[in-house]
Amino acid sequence: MKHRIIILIFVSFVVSNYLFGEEVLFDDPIGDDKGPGSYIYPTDSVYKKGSFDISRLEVREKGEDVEFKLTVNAKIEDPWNSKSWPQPGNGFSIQMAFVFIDMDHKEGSGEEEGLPGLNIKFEKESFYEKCIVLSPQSRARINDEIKLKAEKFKERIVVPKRTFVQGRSIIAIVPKKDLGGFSTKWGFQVIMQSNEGYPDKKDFLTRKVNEYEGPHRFGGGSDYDCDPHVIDIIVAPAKGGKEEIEKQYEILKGFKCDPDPSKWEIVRIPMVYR
Ligand SMILES: [Ca+2]
Ligand SMILES: [Ca+2]
Ligand SMILES: [Ca+2]
Repeated sequence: MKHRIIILIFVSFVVSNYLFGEEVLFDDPIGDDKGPGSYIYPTDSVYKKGSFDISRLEVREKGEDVEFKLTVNAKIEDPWNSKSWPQPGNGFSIQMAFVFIDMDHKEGSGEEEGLPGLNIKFEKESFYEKCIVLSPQSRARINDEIKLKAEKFKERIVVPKRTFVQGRSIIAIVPKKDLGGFSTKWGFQVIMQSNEGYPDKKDFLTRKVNEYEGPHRFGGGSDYDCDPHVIDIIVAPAKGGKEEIEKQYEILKGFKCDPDPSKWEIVRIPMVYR
């Protein structure tokens, strides 16, 4: 009898862990999809208001997988019919996001530099171990781009086994083994970008921010690659409070441009720890 109860407790523990694994949840205020406060959406009508405005990031353990659910302030559409692409995509078109994870929270441990095209670095205490790519592009296309432009980051980049859309959310499923496990103690940052099917030769499928917006270019930044090509991020305490808007602008304003690239200063972005 006693054994049976112990087994029963053990089984229900395993089952409930499977169904309701650990999770972290970060909220972000609405209306801060302006990078450092000055960025403007491209002018083409596909870039609808709120499409790059992060409202929440949820990361949860689901059996052998980890689910990343990123929600924005607009219904996610597929204006470029991604399923018809030469390498069929994931049912959305204009969004792209990166979830950077600091797994050890040890000063100087991990990768400092963001992926090519983002023009960001991470704070010393928050160098990242892994970066999940949330993209409408197929795994094959993303892997081609890694080979071409991000070879040095290839051990860091994780391409989800499945990425799909649900209303205002992009959901990506990543095998836990690709992350080496899961912990709610990890630090997270989500970088909101836009999927560029015809990226610049050094850019990892990212869309540029220029001085002036264009049909498919963000505006309000610089024509040099010294400004962060980042539309929205999360900032501590990530509860979605208004003060997080100013904090984000302050962080993303921390760059310096100059005709001489050796004088550029690239922004440093912190992670959010639960
Ligand atoms: Ca936001
Ligand atoms: Ca680290
Ligand atoms: Ca934000």
